Amino acid sequence: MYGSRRVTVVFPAYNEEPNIRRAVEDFFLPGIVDEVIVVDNNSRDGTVAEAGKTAARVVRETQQGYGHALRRGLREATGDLIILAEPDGTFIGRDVLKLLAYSEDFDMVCGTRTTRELVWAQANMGWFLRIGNWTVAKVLQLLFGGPSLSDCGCTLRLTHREALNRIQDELTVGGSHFLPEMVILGLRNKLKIIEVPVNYRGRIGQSKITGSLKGTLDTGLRMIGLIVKYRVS
Ligand SMILES: Nc1nc2c(ncn2[C@@H]2O[C@H](COP(=O)(O)OP(=O)(O)OP(=O)(O)O)[C@@H](O)[C@H]2O)c(=O)[nH]1
Ligand SMILES: [Mg+2]
Repeated sequence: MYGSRRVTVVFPAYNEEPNIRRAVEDFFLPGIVDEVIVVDNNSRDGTVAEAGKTAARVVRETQQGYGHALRRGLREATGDLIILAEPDGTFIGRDVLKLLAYSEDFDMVCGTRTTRELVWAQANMGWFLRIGNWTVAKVLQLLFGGPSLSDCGCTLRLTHREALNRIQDELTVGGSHFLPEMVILGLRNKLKIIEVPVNYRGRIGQSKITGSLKGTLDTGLRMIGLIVKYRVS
């Protein structure tokens, strides 16, 4: 609980066997996090078995894709404050406290991985990815009159239940470019949004989206296409 509000953490998981157990244990902050949901997305390894050894609730989403997995988690969450994260060792459970602190004043609190002191040496955050994330975030900020945005690709974020209710039925993206849609719909619905700096570490296990130049470019272009589509529609 955070004050009188129940807290849910959602993990999308696609072949995260080496990480999932540790991630759930790291994020299940005693007395604060009430529910952890692991959304298994057709994993072919031991993700489900490993998640089953924890106190998390495991749900299976068969529609393949990062966005599909996250949207399923948002539908399953029962908390008043809902936090999205990744169970791949890149995020740190205690950063939940930063999101919660800002949730007192904002409807949506998004992590940003742009603070040099918090990007760990092993993190996959080279100059191309950093500038790409920043550029797309700035385009979104300018076109939608948003607050200062510096990272369009940070899964770690919080939304209030009431805020989610206003945008949930409008979410459409099932792929890896899901995150900016949440922000665009939030801004369109006059939600108060802020970014806060979070830690970003090296990944354990195989990278599936931004681990390759092709994956990064593909996701970036899809994000720009999505932003333009919303701007002209
Ligand atoms: N790529 C991908 N990820 C999925 C899918 N379903 C769930 N996920 C999860 O979504 C998260 C994002 O994928 P990652 O491989 O970590 O991609 P990334 O965060 O861009 O890059 P790295 O963390 O550096 O590997 C992970 O927690 C995955 O397990 C899916 O269909 N595709
Ligand atoms: Mg990751």
